[in-house]
Amino acid sequence: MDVVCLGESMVTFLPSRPGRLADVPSFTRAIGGAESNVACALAAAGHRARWVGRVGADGFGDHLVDTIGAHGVDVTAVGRDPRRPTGIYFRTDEDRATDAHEVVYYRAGSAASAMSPATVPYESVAGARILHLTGITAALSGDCLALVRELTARRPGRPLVSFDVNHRPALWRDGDAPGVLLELARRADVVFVGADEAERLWGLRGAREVFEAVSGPGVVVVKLGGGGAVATDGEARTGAVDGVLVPAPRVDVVSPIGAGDAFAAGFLSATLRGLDLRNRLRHGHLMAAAALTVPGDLAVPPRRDRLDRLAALGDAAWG
Ligand code: KDG
Repeated sequence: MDVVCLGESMVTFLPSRPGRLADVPSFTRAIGGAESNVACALAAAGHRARWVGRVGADGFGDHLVDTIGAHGVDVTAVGRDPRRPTGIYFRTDEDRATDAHEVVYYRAGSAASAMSPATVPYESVAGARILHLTGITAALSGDCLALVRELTARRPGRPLVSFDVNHRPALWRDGDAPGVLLELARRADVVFVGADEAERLWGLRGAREVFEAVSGPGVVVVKLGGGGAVATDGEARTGAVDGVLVPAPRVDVVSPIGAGDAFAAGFLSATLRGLDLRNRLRHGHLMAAAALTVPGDLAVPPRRDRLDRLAALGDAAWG
């Protein structure tokens, strides 16, 4: 297996029209889940990807397993829980003026929240080249946090651990998020974090402060929204360089949901192919651009040869 992505997936309800949740008359069913989004995009890019999660023994669970499997993702290690439901959530469209939107989760006590070192066997992730996790799983329950801690513990033969901070304020209580998410980021080999997230969580301003704070041995990527992304593979932490900055291509945004996941998938795809940091960032942006131009979480990414051609354009084309 090239990549294992572990986390909760949910049936997602997208609004039939803009406006407050209270006023939306109907919703369209889709699927969501940051980690399975990454797995689907990686499978579309030609990699062997597995999603490890847990769903209820219900129709929504069937829908998730069938749909994610139909994207070419290995779903053989997805657990079914006869006592707990599959998580679902509803969202509204971004308000064009303020970017604000509503998200309402129905996932407390879900099947995925019962993931733990006891219910998710280590064998389901062992042997992968990359294990992709996010801070969302750490927020789901004490058992889920214990699982993420176990999976990020350093041990011989551990896959390269990729960690997207993905701070979801609605899932955290008691002010735990900053400490836990920094601890987990420091255990990872590849970290993705938004500059806005790093400032909100840790009061860090600018990529250099993030590079210094997330002082693990590997790669740190700071996403600057429309401003692109900047990454270091360690040198920046010694003060030698400020990291590699790659501007984001300009696209007409339909919806930002799933763009961060697509970015991570593009970056990890290029990592698997041994490309350098600049090209990993470019592949991240190209996959994100595809996700930004569709309403749901998942877009069909451009074919690999097209991605390679776009990534190879000169600096002038990349702004
Ligand atoms: O990254 C997109 C996700 O936010 C969405 O699919 C749902 O995983 C999700 C979450 O917990 O917010």
